[in-house]
Amino acid sequence: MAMTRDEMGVDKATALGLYDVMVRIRSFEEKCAEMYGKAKIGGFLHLYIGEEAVAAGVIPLLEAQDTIVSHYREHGHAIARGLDSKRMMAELFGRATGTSKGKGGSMHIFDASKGFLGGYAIVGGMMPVATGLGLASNYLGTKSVCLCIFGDGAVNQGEFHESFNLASLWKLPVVFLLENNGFGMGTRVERVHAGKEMSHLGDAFQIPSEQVDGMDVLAVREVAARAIEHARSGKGPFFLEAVCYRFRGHSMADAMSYRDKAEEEVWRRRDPLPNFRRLLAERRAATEQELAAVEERAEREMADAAAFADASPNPPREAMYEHIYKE
Ligand SMILES: Cc1ncc(C[n+]2csc(CCOP(=O)(O)OP(=O)(O)O)c2C)c(N)n1
Repeated sequence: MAMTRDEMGVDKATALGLYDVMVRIRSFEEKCAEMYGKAKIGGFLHLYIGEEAVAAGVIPLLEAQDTIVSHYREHGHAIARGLDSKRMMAELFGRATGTSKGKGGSMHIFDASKGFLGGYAIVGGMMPVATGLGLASNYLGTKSVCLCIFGDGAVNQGEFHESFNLASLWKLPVVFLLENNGFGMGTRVERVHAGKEMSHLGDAFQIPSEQVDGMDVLAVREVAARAIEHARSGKGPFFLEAVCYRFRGHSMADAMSYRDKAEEEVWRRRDPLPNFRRLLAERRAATEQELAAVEERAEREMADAAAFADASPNPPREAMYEHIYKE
């Protein structure tokens, strides 16, 4: 969809910064796909390609003391939060230099120094954690907001409802961000969700809720600013549903027989990267040279990340017995 907004609502430097975040996420993901093809990355790999405008629209608005918990399709969120792409790629390679010393892998990127408290493989599993982080923020008076990112699959889980209930009752500073990409693995949302609009679920818990076009980075940013401000000001949680589409399969091994090419094509025409690039050029917010420089820099950064990961050692054998939780 072409952007119709008269004003971008952000200054040129910010706009170029948003493009930079989206391009870096896509470059990271494309490099991951390439490295998976070369068998450098094993296990599950869920790519965020197509959904970049959501991460770029929300995450740069957070402050340093804020926290993020996410699902397993979290590389884009980590890049947007400023995690080191080299250490992230090393984590995917299972190397000792990785963000979790190579023992977490793609679904468990973690960096406490950035308040990035994990990708979670259990659908909905991050939601009670976010509620707890919200409670800790109020209890300790840190004013930190927790951004809780989950997919549409989590909405039908018990944790969703339990977390919404307590977060609202106790006025916890949590922004619940639903990335509704239309599918849970190979199942269309309509086949598993009895309600109509997922964003209406906030009403049951008196949580203010909004739905936004997750393919439009500026639209996402606008509502995210309000959501974060609401949570930080002590009014309690906010529920934001970003409607988007994942361009690739659920994970790398997915023939995508559950959706047709015509539907994919419709969404690909709404690809947030070329559309935002065009907008920046039309509004003279960036020159062709500046845009190309962003793209080249991202490509170099991710090539360096893969080289760093490849040159890194495997964890030593003794590391098997480290960082194990034991009562
Ligand atoms: C509690 C639980 N049930 C089932 C699964 C298996 N599973 C893995 S991914 C997935 C789909 C989740 O889809 P969604 O939340 O929409 O996220 P998306 O992959 O679309 O980003 C399921 C059911 C799981 N990981 N956890």
